[in-house]
Amino acid sequence: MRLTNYFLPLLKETPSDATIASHQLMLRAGMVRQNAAGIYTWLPLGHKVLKRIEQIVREEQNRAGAIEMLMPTIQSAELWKQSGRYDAYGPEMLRITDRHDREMLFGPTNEEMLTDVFSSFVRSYKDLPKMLYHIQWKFRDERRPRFGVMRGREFLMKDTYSFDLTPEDARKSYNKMFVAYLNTFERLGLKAIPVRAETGPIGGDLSHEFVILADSGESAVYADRDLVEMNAPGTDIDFGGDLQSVVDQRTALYAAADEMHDADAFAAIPEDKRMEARGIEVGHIFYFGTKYSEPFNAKVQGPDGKPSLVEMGSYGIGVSRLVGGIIEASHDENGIVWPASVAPFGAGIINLKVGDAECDGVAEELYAKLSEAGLDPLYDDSSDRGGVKFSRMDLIGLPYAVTVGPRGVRDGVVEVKDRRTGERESLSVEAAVAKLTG
Ligand code: P5A
Repeated sequence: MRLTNYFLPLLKETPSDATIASHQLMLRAGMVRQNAAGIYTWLPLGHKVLKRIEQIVREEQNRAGAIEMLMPTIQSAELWKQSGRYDAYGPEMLRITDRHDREMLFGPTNEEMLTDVFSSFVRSYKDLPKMLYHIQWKFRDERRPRFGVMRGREFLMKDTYSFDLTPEDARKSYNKMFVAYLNTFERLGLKAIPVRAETGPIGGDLSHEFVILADSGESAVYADRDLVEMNAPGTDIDFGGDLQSVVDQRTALYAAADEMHDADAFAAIPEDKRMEARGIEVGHIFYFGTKYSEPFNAKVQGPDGKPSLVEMGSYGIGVSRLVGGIIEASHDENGIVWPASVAPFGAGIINLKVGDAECDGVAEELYAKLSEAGLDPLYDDSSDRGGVKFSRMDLIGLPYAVTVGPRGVRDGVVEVKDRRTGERESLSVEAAVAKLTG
């Protein structure tokens, strides 16, 4: 993409209502624009990152055996009356009436809807287990939408629902999702810690939240440091292994968020291993048995010929929240530092002398070669000053910036800067391309 053809509306001033780094940076870098409290337009740069995160989430769901589908955003109130949640959900639910005075709502989650769909098609245990998911916008009329996309009202969620014959099988599905979440967050460059969690309005008695550590996090997290290290990047878990032991290992050490915190159990951890920090909840998984299959009479015929209620769980990832969460975990005083796996462009190209035949030639050559290699570069071909170009590139946080200037061109080199480390190297065009694409 050539910058002069792109739409990158940067803000010069940090908006005063943005109090945390990710919110400020997303606005300044032209990733989002607020339309109403907790409701955002995803501008091209933000949209690209959102889609890249969504794709990683999707690939890891597919790898775990979940099947993608798509349910609507608008639901009928009937479904929620059937489960008893229509009243229980309270003012967080955006209630709508259509022209025929029918009660509708903008879905905050889809347990009811999918249980209903499932129960109208599936009759036999032979069709189980099944895990189905969609990636769809949700609406929750949060009392205090804040921190930009991190606590929005309209937000993108990946939600999976598992259907099993027995509680033991349901536990296997839960474990699969648990492991899929570890792999997903690892690919996103995040250290996510599974903590025991309350189940709130979703229900059930087995639940884990996945939290990433950040000072701006909304919840207090108490954990054993060894657990935090266990979830470090670079650890892909194979589904062929013993998943229960992986889950056991990740849940054996102490980790809890505010509500589930047990001060005595925490105090029993050796002092140097005790970690008290703030965290952002990026995922939440639930096993709730027959809470929804019961009201929807979702039964399958078992091997013994008898009908039994299906055992269910649901598993959420805050896809749009992750955009902010990743920035919270990865930025510096100059801007965002994207992990390569989600960066909106693979590299930036800065031409310091647009209009100079030699600089243009080298920059075009780089642009062609990096594009061909699939790196999806962003070429700053604008007539702005060098300083403006450098700080803009730092702000939007692409993993590498390659600078083409008259002096370097004379010497046959370009300068490659690593955004994360700040290291610079002078390389020939060929060596620069090899470094970035190798
Ligand atoms: C699990 C999937 C559920 O809704 N039903 C379907 C279950 N869980 S949850 O914890 O309530 O939400 C799942 C994830 O969605 C993100 N999230 C939000 N993101 C941005 N703004 C919000 N207001 C918001 N609310 C929830 C979180 O990442 C959460 O873990």
